[in-house]
Amino acid sequence: MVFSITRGNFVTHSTKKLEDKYLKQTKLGEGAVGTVFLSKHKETNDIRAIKYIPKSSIKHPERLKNEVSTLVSCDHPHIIKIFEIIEDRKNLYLIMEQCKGGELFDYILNNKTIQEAEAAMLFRQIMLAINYLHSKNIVHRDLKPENLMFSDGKTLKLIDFGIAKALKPNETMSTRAGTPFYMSPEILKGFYNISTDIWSAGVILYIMLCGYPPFYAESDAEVFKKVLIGNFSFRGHEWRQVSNRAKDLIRNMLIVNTDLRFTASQVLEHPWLQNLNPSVPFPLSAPDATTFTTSNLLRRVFLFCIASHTSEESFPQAKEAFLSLDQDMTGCLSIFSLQENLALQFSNENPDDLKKFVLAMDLNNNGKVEYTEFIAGALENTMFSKQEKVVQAFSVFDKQGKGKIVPEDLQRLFEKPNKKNLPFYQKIFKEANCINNAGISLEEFFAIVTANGVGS
Ligand code: PIT
Repeated sequence: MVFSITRGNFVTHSTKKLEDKYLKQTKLGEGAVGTVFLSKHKETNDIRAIKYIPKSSIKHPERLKNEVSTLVSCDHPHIIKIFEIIEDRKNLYLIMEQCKGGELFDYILNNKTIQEAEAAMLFRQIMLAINYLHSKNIVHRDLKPENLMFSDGKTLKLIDFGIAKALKPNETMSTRAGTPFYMSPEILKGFYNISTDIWSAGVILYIMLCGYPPFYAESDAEVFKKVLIGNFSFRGHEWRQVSNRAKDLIRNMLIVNTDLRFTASQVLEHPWLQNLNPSVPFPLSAPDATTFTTSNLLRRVFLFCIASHTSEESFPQAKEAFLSLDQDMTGCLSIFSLQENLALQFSNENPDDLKKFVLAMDLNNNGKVEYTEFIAGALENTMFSKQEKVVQAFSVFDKQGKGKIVPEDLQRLFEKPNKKNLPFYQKIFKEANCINNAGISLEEFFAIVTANGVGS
C-alpha cells in the first residue's frame, strides 16, 4: 500500500469552540472576505493569525473550498502555513502562522523605494513561492504587495489564496479576477493560465524599484487600456540609479505575448537574481541523524506531526538550510541531490549512512523531501524541551481526547473514511513495539518522540 503523508494530513478540521483554544488579541486586518485576528494558543502560548470567515458571506462555497484546499496542499518556506481549521455555527476559522512584520505594501510605502540589493533578495523569495505553486499547476491570481507579509525582518510569505486555483494540465481560465494595477492583459481579455502571475509579479518588481505602478491612471478603465497596450517606461528619475539587469528582467516579465513572457523558473535563472542564496549548513549532528535513521515509521510520523504544528521561528537554521539546498528552486528536494549535498557537507561521515538518513526523511517514499519532511528530520533534540508541543501533537492524533492513540487514529489522518486498510496501520504500531491494544498514552508518546528506549 502506498502511504501518502503530507503536512496537509495534520491540518485538523474540527467544530471545537474557538475561544476554548485561542485567546483573541488584536485585529490585524480586514480583507474582501473575512477579518484576521492575532490570537494566542492557550496550551502552547503560540501566537497565530486567525482568519474569521462569516458563513453568511460565503456565496460560493466551492471557492472557499478552493482556498482551503490550496492552502492545505502547500508546504513551502515562503507560503503562509495553515495549522488548523475550526468551524462553528457562524464562522469558519483558518488558523495560520503569524507574520509579525506587516505587508510588503506598507514597507514600500514607508521607504518609497527599495534598494536593488534588498529588492532582489525579497523578489527572489516571491518568485520561489510562485515557482512552487506553478510547479503544482496552482495559479494565485491576486499577486500584489498587500498579499506578501513579512514573517520577520527579511522573510516574505505569500498570503490570501481566496481566488487561487489548481489547474488541470492545459486548462485555461476566463474569470476576470484580481486587482486592477496588477492584472495582466490576457486576464482582461478573458483567456489565461498561470503566466498571468508572472505579469503581476513583474508589476510588483517595478513598484518595488520605483514606488509607483507601471500602468497608472485615475480610473480602472484607463488603467485597463494601458495594460492592454502593455507600454510602460523607465523614464522617471527613480530609474536612473537602477541597473540594466533589473530593467531587463522587468522587460521579460511585462510582455503582452504570454508565449514570450518568462516563466517562473526563467525569472529565477535571470542574472539579476543570482548569488543571493546564502549557504547554510545542515543543522544536525551525526548522532542525531543516526537516531532519526534508526527510528521506526511511527516515531518519524510523530515527529512529522510536531514539525507540522511548529512555527518556523523555532528552527530558523533548518529553514535556511532547506532553502540553500533547494538548488533547482522548486521548493522540494530530490533525495538524490540531498544525498549528494550532505555527502559534500559531512565528508567525514559514511556516505551510506547519509543515504539512509535521507531515505528515512522521505516518509512518503516519493523520491522527494518536502519542506516539512526536512524539518522533521532536522528536529532531533531541539523541540522536545517544550513539552506543550508534544502534547499539542498528541491531541492531533487523539482527536476525541480519549487519552490514547490507536491505529485507527492514523487511519483517520491518512485516509478517506471509506478505505479499509486498518491492518497496515496496525503493522506500523507493531513495528514500533506497540502491540498493546490499549493504545499509546501521552507518557508513551513522549517517550517515543524523545527517543527514550525506542529506535528499533
Ligand atoms: C495577516 C497576518 C498574518 C497572516 C495573514 C494576515 C494571513 C492571511 C491569509 C488570508 C487568506 C489566505 C491565507 C492567508 O487564504 O500573520 O494580517 O485569505
